[in-house]
Amino acid sequence: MNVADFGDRYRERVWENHFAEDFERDVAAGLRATNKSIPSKYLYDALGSALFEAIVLLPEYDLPRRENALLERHASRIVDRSNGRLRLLELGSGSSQKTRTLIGAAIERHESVEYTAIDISLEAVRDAAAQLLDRYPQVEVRALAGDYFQVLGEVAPQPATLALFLGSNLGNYPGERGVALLRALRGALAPSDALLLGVDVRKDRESMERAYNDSIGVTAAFSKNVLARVNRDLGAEIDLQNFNHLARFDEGTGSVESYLVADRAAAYSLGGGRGAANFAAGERIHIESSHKFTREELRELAAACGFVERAYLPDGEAAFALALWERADDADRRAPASAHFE
Ligand code: AVI
Repeated sequence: MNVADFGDRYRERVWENHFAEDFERDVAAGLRATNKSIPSKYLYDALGSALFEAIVLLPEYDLPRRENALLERHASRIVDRSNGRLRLLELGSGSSQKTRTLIGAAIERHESVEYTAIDISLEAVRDAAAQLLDRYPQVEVRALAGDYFQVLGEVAPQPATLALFLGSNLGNYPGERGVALLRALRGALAPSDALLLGVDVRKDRESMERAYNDSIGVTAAFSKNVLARVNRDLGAEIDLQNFNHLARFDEGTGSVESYLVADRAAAYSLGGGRGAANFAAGERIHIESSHKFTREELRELAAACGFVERAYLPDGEAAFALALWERADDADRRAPASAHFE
């Protein structure tokens, strides 16, 4: 089964990217800096993506199961928007697995459904699209492959759009980066359009840290793979045995911060004439922030990005939540209170 089998029901557009050059530049700068870091987007090469697929099966990483349960419970209310055609516009669609519940509910409620999937990986959107097109004959799929900011800058608003940013992905865009991304997303929405977020909620430290420190070491392998990728793609000579995965909730940032920590002092060639990275014993490389939101914080974020909260839907343990926002300019005029779906 291939997207080419579905004729006009499938369209795609691919943006040129400079991933290889960016990776080389970001790694060389990040590993030679005083506070070392590698941007988290580089965790997802083929092996990293496969390891992430394994993470979502871990009992400790319960975010996807909590989100799915909420989607199943609230999908029909969430897609209950204007009549006629509905466009679902998903940022970071990946395998589109979690979106199926919403697509299924949208088909029942709307005359026709368009699913626009935005992802950095063309391969991932094509695979997901082929499966969706096969399963839902009523749906048309538009695949947009490229950097989120690049793509969103060129998505024309289309009335009756419900944007989706699920899977706690917003948590990997802390602070100003998240604000910039949500503003770019708003730019792709028309009046009355909505945005559904799936966010992990701030809770006790132990539960938050457990999700990133699983007992069989899949998350550690996912983290360490970023250094293995540096070796593979850049010809660097970093000894992976010298690094340990560390994930801790930081009260100051409100995020679980993930690091790779050097056991002993060492200097490693970065390959290709890029010089060396020097490590002191105990020195850390920051590789990911996974922000945990409070409802108040989300409301402030909505206001800062031109949205207003329409519904806040936590699960039974208030461990994960869906937040439904609407473009503020229109929503302000009608201004009913935020709903609590039953
Ligand atoms: C993809 N993202 C929302 C995950 C998270 O929870 O930050 C990535 C992840 N990293 C380690 N485990 C899961």
